[in-house]
Amino acid sequence: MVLEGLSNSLKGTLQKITKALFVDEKLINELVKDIQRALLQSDVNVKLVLDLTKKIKERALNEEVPKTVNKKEHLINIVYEELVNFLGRGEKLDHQARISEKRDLKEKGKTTEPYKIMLVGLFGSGKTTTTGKLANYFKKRGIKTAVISTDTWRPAAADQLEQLANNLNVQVFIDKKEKDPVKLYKKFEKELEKYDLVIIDTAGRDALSDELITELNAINKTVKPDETMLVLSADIGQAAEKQAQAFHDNCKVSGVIITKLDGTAKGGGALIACAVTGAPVKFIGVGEKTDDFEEFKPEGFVGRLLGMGDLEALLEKTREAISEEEAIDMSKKMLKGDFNLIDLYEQMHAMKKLGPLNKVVDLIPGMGNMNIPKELIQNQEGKIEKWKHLMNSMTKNELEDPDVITNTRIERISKGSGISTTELRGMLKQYRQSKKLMKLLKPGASERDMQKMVQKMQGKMGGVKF
Ligand SMILES: Nc1nc2c(ncn2[C@@H]2O[C@H](COP(=O)(O)OP(=O)(O)OP(=O)(O)O)[C@@H](O)[C@H]2O)c(=O)[nH]1
Ligand SMILES: [Mg+2]
Repeated sequence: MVLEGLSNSLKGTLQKITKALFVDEKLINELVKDIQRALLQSDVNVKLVLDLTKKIKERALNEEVPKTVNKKEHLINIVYEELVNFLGRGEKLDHQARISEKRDLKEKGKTTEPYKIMLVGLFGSGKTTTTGKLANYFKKRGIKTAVISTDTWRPAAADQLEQLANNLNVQVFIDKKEKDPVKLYKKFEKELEKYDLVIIDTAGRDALSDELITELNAINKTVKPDETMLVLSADIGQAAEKQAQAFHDNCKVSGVIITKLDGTAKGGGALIACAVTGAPVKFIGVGEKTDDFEEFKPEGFVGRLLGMGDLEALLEKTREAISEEEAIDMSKKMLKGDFNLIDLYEQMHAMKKLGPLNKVVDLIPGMGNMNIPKELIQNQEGKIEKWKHLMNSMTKNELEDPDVITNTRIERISKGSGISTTELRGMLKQYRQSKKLMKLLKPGASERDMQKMVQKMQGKMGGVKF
């Protein structure tokens, strides 16, 4: 996990909220202090931290809690929204749409040019690696991509890009003899028109010197990039803001790519510092491999940082819906595998109390993406009523030990309840499957265990007839 330290502290803070008895000023103050500590430890600028926490506090104390959520959920939501705002300033750009637009213009004969993304930055920030990552990212999305190295400064630069591109099966343009980046680009300009996207790697320097600015301005005039991305290494921490601003002022940077977020606790500083300049973060590099690369979307990033979609919110809701004793009792039975039909009914009933099943599904890691059909979830809810009737027609023994239910008993229960035998058989099947699944759930199951269980459920769901 990127920014693991920050993520763990923030998750810990949110857990404190879910465990607290009331949401009061004391809790809010504690929360604000915790968030401040977590962000400062990740090297986020003090002033920015204070601004953020002031906003959180003001909203938490003054805002009316919407009817659909409880106070705790509201508070967690404020933290989430404010962190997203914090990281997400600046315009959003749909790269793929822009690339397609340009391709359409080309097809209509209105331009001959491909869409061009130029990468700039200091020595070793990750420009060449990122050129490969970006090419891979867009190629996977079906865009005809080429890369070109205009780094005539470092002798091995062309070889490095060539090797990367060859591994990715991406067309690469290099000229190891040419010493002038502008001439080099012009030499290939015509050939580049065959592509929908061209990514231009440039040379770095160890500081934003006049020499570098002059060189970049010259390349810039020739290339006329649609986007100029500044590549910054996360380990520069808060200094990212100054550098982003300086590059932005001198070379009209349209976006920032932060690399090496996998390797530093200072990443929080770099990320946030950049997000507040006029050059927003567009992509992040999270490892050395070509696939260690993501489009930066504040909502998703903050969600993962806080562990949303995680079990916390669900557990919190569960705690409200069924008492702790009931939960312990039920989980003990589940573990021994001797939970019966009444328990299954109670379990479904408790799930019903949690709210619409589709909302509950969203809270379980991995389940939100499962695309469970709506009808299926609605059916599940309708079933509870029918099950109640079926159970009313059963004997105590049958309820406690459903394995004794033979075919003749099935006929009897169905007649007595007015519910079809198919429905009853379905219920018994779900009971047996739940019993098996519950055995997999051990106390203190880790998130990975849960994921595994969800995967198993996913496999089984296909076979379950709801
Ligand atoms: N861990 C990690 N390493 C990275 C990441 N991005 C780049 N690197 C490494 O950083 C080092 C420098 O990367 P380059 O792509 O050569 O940097 P550059 O900006 O092209 O450097 P110059 O051409 O010398 O200016 C390499 O060893 C890369 O493997 C990342 O996201 N995570
Ligand atoms: Mg390079």
